[in-house]
Amino acid sequence: MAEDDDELILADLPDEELVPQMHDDLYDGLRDEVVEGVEILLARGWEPYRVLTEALVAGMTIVGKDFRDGILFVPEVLLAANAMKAGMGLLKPLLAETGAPKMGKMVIGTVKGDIHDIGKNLVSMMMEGAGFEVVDLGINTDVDRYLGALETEQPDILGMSALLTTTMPYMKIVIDTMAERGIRDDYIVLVGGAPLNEEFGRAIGADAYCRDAAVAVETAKAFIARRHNQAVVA
Ligand code: B12
Repeated sequence: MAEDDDELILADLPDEELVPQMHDDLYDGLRDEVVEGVEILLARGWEPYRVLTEALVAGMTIVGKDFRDGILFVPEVLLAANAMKAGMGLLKPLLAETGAPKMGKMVIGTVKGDIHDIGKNLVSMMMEGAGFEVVDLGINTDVDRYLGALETEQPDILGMSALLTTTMPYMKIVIDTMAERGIRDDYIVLVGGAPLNEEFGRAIGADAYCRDAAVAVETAKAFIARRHNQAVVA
C-alpha cells in the first residue's frame, strides 16, 4: 500500500504540476515519463507548439544551466537529450500537419566537429510545420557535404547550426567557399546555435542569425517573400 502511495501518476496531476514534473523527468532522463507527459498534455488539448516550448524546451534550458555550472555531466545530459528527442518525435508529425502550402526548401546541418542536434532538429520540425521542405544533413557536416547538397537539392535556404565556440567559425569556411565558387548569393544563409549572436552572423557573411526556431521560421518566410517580390519586379 505504501508503495502505491509513493507512485506518481502523471495523469492525475493538474497542468501546473505536470509541466514542472516533466522538467524534472527530462532532467532525470526519464524517456518514458517524458513521452507520457507529452501524450497527456496533447490529450488535454494543448497545442503541439506549446507542449514543445513550455514542457520540453523549458526543461532542457534547466539541464543546460546545470551542465554549464558543472552540476550535470555529459552522460546525464545525453539521457536528457534522448528523453527530449523522444518527446519531440511525438510532436513532429503534429507540427508538420498544418497543411500549409509549400513555402520553399531548406538544407540544414550541424557543422563539422559538432554533434549537437537538438536545436537543429527543432528548427527542422518548425520549418516543416510552416510548410518548408527540409533536407537534414545531420551532424558533423563538412563543407563538401553542404555544397554537394546545395547542388543536388537546389534549396532556397542553407541553414547551419553550431553549439560550440570552437565549431562556430566553421560556418565562415562554408560561406567563404560558397563565395569562392560564385554561388553565395544564390542562397539565403541562416545560422543559429546558442553561442552565436547577430554580430557574429553579420561578420561571417550570413543573411541572418536566428535565436530560436520560431525566429528561424519568421526570418525564412520574410526572406522568401522578399525574393519573390524581387523576381516579380525583375
Ligand atoms: C544537450 C547538450 C549536449 C549533448 C548533445 C546531444 C544532442 N543530441 O544534441 C551532449 C551530451 C552530447 C553534449 C556534448 C558536448 N557538449 Co554540449 N550541451 C548540451 C546543452 C546542455 C543543450 C544544447 C541544446 O540541445 N539546447 C536546446 C536547443 C533547443 O537549443 P539550441 O541548440 O540553442 O537551438 C535553438 C537555437 O540556438 C536555434 N538554432 C540552433 N541551431 C540553429 C540552426 C539554424 C539554421 C537556425 C536558424 C537556428 C538554430 O534554434 C534552436 C531552437 O529554438 C548545451 C547548453 C546550452 N545552454 O546550450 C551544452 C553545450 C553546448 N555543450 C558544451 C560542451 C562543452 C560540450 C562538449 C565539448 C562536452 C565534452 N566535454 O565532451 C561535448 C561536445 C561534443 C561535440 N563535439 O559536439 C558547452 C559549449 C561551450 C562552448 N563555449 O563552446 C555548452 C554550452 C554547455 C556549457 N555551458 O558548458 N552536449
